[in-house]
Amino acid sequence: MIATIAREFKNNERFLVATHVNPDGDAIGSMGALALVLEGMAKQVVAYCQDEVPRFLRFLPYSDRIVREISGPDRFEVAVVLDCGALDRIGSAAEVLQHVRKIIHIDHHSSSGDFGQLNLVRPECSSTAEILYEIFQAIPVSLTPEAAENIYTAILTDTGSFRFANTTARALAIASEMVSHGVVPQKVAGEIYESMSPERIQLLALSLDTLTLRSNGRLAAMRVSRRMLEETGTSFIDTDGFVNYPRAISTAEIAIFFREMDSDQVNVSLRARAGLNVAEFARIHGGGGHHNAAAFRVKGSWSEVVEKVLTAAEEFIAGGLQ
Ligand SMILES: [Mn+2]
Repeated sequence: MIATIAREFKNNERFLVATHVNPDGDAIGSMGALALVLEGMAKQVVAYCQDEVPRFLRFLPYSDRIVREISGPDRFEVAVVLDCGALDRIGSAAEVLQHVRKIIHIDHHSSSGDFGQLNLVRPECSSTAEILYEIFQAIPVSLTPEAAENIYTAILTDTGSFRFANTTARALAIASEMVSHGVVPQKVAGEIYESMSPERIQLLALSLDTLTLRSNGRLAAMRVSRRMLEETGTSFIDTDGFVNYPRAISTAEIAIFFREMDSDQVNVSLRARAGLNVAEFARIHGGGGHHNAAAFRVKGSWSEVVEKVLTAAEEFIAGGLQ
């Protein structure tokens, strides 16, 4: 499949590259790397993401060229969908996108469905960028420092700075190679982890105050409401990574982060340690993800949803839903 996709990249001229709503480092990094590599091969590329690039990723080469709207599907020979478990994760452009003649779907989520004409889903890979790296080798192309910085950032962020279970020898080897291609880890780390606004830290303080422990500390949860955002002058993008605080509690087997969205929706991010499969829990609620990182959205009033999900998570921990 790697060789087939490498051939598609060589043999077509007009590409749409797209990734999921609420993009993370792997989404933006994978998209940037692929767009830069394709342009290096003299291809026409449009890179699309419905939501804006989070502030901490705006240093990435190409990230300022990502568009948030696309017109007719006829302009593209191929659509490459990155880091999405399902086509509707693209957001509002999914409708346009499904009419592109050929969809190539590249992802590492275990719950990923086969919605493309070509599907390359590799749950054993740390990140979508890691899979792309293999395709780039198969083409083969030599990576510019700009493409390398995108790949490095994608692996760095999807492995939680080389801390999560997906931090494999292979992930580290590719990261190392990106450094030999010109990436400066200190610079990237500074951009991602040491560029917070005072407002974001104030929001974190409010959110930490909501810390809830259930199931004898095996379940830890935090939340951010719309009111907290208003109070601190922040936006949802500023909550990125907050789930790692309940996750860092020694007794926590499942960490949950609730975000109150517009239009009566609540976004629920889940993290787990070895043993419990939060992708399963997310699937029950109409979402998806990985074994140890998953998410879903629920409609309903803020306080009701929080309580309902916490109760369901307690049952899940107790084995009631397994
Ligand atoms: Mn990813």
